[in-house]
Amino acid sequence: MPAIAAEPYPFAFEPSACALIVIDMQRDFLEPGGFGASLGNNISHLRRAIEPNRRLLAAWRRAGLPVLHTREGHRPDLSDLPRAKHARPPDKLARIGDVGPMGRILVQGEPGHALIPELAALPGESVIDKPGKGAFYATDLQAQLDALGVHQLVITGVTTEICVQSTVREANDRGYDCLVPSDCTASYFPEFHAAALKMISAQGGILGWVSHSDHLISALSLQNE
Ligand code: TIU
Repeated sequence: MPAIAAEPYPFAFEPSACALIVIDMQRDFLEPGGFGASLGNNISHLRRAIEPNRRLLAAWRRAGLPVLHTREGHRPDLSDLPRAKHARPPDKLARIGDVGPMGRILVQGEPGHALIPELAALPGESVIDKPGKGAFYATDLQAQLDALGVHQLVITGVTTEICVQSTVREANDRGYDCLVPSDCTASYFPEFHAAALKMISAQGGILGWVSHSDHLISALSLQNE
């Protein structure tokens, strides 16, 4: 398997030891009337990541490699919603658990909590519900990855500087080599997207590698030949 062109240096891709984790591509973040929009954000910045994720997922599935999806959200009784998370944002803006156009915001089972239809999970793919920003906190993600025997992660989804970067940091501390394809992640703030990607690959890859989905898809198609 050729190394994947990446910053700060090529990534030694081992498909048999690598899982794809798609972070929080939920209606609440990417569609009008969801949590993201209710915070005053422009969702069009996030929607740019849909098509690259769709193409990468298709190539990943064709190669038969493991895919895991995450969803940020809380139990209907909000018992897993920390007081500090519930308290923000203060007044006026909608809060987690409030009723919006897609049901109760970031609550499991509500329409807004679902993955967007373009990137729905296929039967057999893991969907991990997480109450925090990082995907390891209060989930069995580590156990699932252990069972798969992987030590490399390709991490995509939204938003770059919040749930994607939190997950990269958690994974890096747990010993995973993490690669983030820049076109498969997005932020409501383009400047935060750019800065978060730089933070990952700076200092000799202090948190991981940054690449582009085209490089991964080419490597996967070589593998299929
Ligand atoms: N998934 C995720 O990033 N959750 C957030 O709340 N992100 C924001 O940028 N608000």
